[in-house]
Amino acid sequence: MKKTVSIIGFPMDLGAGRRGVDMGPSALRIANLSEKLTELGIDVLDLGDITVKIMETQNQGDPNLKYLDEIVRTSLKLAHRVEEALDKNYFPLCIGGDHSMAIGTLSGIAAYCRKKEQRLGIIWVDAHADMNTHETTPSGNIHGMSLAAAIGMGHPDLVNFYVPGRKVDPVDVVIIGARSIDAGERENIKKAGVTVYTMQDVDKLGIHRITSRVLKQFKDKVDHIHVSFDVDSVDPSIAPGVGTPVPGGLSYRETHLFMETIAECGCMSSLEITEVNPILDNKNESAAFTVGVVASSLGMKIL
Ligand SMILES: [Mn+2]
Repeated sequence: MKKTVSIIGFPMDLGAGRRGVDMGPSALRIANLSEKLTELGIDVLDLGDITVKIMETQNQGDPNLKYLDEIVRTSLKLAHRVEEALDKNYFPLCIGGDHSMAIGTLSGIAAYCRKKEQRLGIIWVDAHADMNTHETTPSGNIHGMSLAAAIGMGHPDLVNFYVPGRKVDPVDVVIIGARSIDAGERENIKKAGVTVYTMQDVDKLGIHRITSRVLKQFKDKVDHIHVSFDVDSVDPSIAPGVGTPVPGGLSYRETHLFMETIAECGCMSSLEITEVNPILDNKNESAAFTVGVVASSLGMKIL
């Protein structure tokens, strides 16, 4: 089945504590994202970037929900564009940008799933859990709240964003690669009942076993699988150019094997790539690595 991949750029860094991830979409394009996918026989339609106002012209607003207004304004456009892509039977590939973009991405997907009466499942690959709310956040950065918002926890403006209420049932959410979780997030994860495979689980069980288990579990009950890939899940020795590097991450092969297993399943319906930060990178190597990972997720094989 030939799919058209629709690339949607979201140059957002207002949700993050560190500047630079607004250049992520450019870095991925410069690393030949479209060309790599075209080589795989995929039709690629690059819709360009959604315009995001820069930090210098914005008021921070509530210190526990920094830049909420601009994040909401631009995420509405993102959600709309994602829903539109799915309506056209395109595969949305959203490239960021900090992880607050998931608020828009997941809302667009959720709106589509509601229309089609489809059940949504999310695989959240991340060093962090992004399970804070405005009440638990140590930083006020919204990129740490996007998954919590999706499962209905947090500020009403985020929880009821685009379509009312939670976007996904927490039993259909799996986090893989976590190794830096705040105390408040720990509570929220337990309360919500989200499944987390930490890096310790990856070390003990292996990434292939974990991925196969999750996909098997999803295949029986979920209709739309979305992968939200935060590049900081990868070890900083492989991908140093990310928003919030944390040691002890996924190896080069673990990352590819995860995506290759997804591709073998043939069951991913949308993908987003977040937190590529060219300011911290060496000659765009993290973006180049990430483009290879995207290619693996969409069918690039070793042999
Ligand atoms: Mn994240």
